[in-house]
Amino acid sequence: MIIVYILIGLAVLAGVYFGVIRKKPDELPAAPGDRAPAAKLPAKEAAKDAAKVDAPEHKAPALQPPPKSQKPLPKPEPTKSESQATAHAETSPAPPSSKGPPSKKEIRALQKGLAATRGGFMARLKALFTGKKEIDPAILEQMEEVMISSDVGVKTAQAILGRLRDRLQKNELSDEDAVWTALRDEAKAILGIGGGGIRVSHKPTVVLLVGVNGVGKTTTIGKLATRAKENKQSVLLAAGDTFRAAAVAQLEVWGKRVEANVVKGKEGADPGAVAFDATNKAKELGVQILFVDTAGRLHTKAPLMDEIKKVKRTIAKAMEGAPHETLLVLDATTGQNALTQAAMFKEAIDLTGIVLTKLDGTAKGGVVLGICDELKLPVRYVGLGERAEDLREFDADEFVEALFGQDASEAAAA
Ligand SMILES: Nc1nc2c(ncn2[C@@H]2O[C@H](COP(=O)(O)OP(=O)(O)OP(=O)(O)O)[C@@H](O)[C@H]2O)c(=O)[nH]1
Ligand SMILES: [Mg+2]
Repeated sequence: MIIVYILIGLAVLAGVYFGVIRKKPDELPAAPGDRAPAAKLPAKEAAKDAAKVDAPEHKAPALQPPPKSQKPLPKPEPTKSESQATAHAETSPAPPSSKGPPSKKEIRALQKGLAATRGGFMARLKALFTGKKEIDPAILEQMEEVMISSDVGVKTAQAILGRLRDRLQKNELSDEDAVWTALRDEAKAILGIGGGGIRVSHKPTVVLLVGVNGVGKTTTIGKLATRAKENKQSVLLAAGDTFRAAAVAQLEVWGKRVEANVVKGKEGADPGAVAFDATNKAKELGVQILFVDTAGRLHTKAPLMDEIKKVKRTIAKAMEGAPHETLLVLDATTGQNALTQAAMFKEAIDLTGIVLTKLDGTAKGGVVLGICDELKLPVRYVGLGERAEDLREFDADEFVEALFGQDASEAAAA
């Protein structure tokens, strides 16, 4: 009997051993170095995502690797060493992209850049309605004044307000919301004349940047080259500003950051010759985009305007149909002067669009309306800061939404 009990006991123990204990190792987590890191990965990614939310809110292109760091890029200094420049290149955040419908994140990022204009021009417009129950012609009169003093431009402001007055007479503008919606529609219609980024239609696509002194031509080239590189497009830079040695050095800093070659001539060399050589070099190397920097020139100086015409012609000699893009860079803080510059540059050379820089530094961002309306030139990019990622492809819907829409704090207060 005892033997039977011992046999039953052994059988139970064997069952427990094979059925439970032997299975356990498979159920245990893998050893460190095996699955453990994989399990940690989502947490790391989550941390990265959290960092992205706090960082300048720009959407990375779909195919881009995530930025190595969200550290902002300081403004390029020609004196910086190569190692510093390389370090900056490594920390460049991915460039923004405005492809597809504008997301809330993109609008928030734009609102940050347009904070001065929202707090200035837009806040002044909004203030006109405070305590007013009905819309009367006097309010429209005041709106016109605010627009003109915010650099929208006299013609544009008058045209917009003329249409609003007609609608008021037809009793279509009964309250503040109706006026606001009408204004939003006016802005969308004016700004929607085109836009979007550079079209890389040829190899190389030659992009010439022109404008008066200090508007941000070289910085914009650096920003555009950063975007192109992040989009895996090969880039060559041409130092067409042969006027100052520092200008070449400034472009070279960007060249190092984005790992792009810079074609340069001697100080005082003919800028047309540099652009010609660079176009041939771009063809020879098979690069996708050649950015040609030029010296700042006063739109009122005929010899300087003749020089830029010549630069264009020499580029065309090296490659038929080039330059494919001629972008006029305008400093938004110069207000009405920007409009005059645009009109004169447009008359001298064919422009394919505008890059409106320093919108972050003005409370009168309404100037963008005047430029599009009066000159019928599409704004292609806007500059909202000095860092490489502070350049946004212009999208009228997104821009109007960012300008007129509530920001997070306003929405919370409402
Ligand atoms: N805040 C702000 N500063 C900008 C922007 N774009 C350029 N800048 C600054 O404007 C200054 C002039 O920029 P540059 O790129 O040297 O201008 P440029 O047109 O090449 O100047 P020249 O070659 O002298 O004619 C620099 O300090 C830039 O950092 C922008 O969008 N916002
Ligand atoms: Mg320059």
